[in-house]
Amino acid sequence: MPIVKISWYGWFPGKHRAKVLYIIMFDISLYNEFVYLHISIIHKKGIPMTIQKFIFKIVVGGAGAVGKTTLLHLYLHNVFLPSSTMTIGIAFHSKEIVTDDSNVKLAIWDLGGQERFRFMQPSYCQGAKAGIVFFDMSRFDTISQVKDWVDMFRINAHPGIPIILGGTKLDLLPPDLIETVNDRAQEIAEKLGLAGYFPTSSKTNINVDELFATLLESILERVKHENFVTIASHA
Ligand SMILES: Nc1nc2c(ncn2[C@@H]2O[C@H](COP(=O)(O)OP(=O)(O)O)[C@@H](O)[C@H]2O)c(=O)[nH]1
Ligand SMILES: [Mg+2]
Repeated sequence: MPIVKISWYGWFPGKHRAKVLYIIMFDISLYNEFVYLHISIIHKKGIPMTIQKFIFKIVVGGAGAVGKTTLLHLYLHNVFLPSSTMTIGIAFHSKEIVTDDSNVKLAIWDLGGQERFRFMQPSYCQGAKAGIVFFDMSRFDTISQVKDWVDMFRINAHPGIPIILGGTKLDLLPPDLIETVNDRAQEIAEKLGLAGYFPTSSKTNINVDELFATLLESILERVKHENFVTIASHA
């Protein structure tokens, strides 16, 4: 297993002046994919505390103009972009999420740029820990591209990565169509074995945080099963 482990003992930055044992493990065969940082903090008073730090790569796809850039912008910066420019090639974003015992950095790759960059997409999927595929609820035909994205993620990242289906622009959908669209999308998500379906609106901020929270839960669940620590101890 090509896992490299680096450890050193030093001062933790900041006012606490605690001595810290830093252990960084990473899989060099998947260099662009995940870095697992396990940091044991030994406090001045000798009370051990563990913070786990993860970096997860997430790939995002879906037909053009479904609202990927707008939704990611809302999630990352809490602002609805009334007009976004077309994504050229592939766009990268990152977001840090801090919980009581872990510190997660999402490295988000928006692959859904122009058609002429399609040839680049498979190589950017490598090492992704999860995927999100969007379709536009107000242009239901965009759901026909979902399967191709799911297949590409599974072939080029990992067959078992959790993938979430996101419907966008819920605010544009006439109320009497919402139930039908949701039922059909849910059916497709189940048929494709996806980790969940969320109807969202970036304009009215519906379900965006919920979609990412479920995605993160699915990844952390898998991380527990894969048991990176055990793998790393064999290095
Ligand atoms: N009404 C409405 N418009 C949206 C929403 N999300 C995106 N849009 C608009 O849809 C267009 C395409 O969005 P964009 O994020 O560039 O799509 P992308 O090609 O998938 O990245 C833009 O004009 C956005 O303002 C939404 O939730 N509601
Ligand atoms: Mg875009």
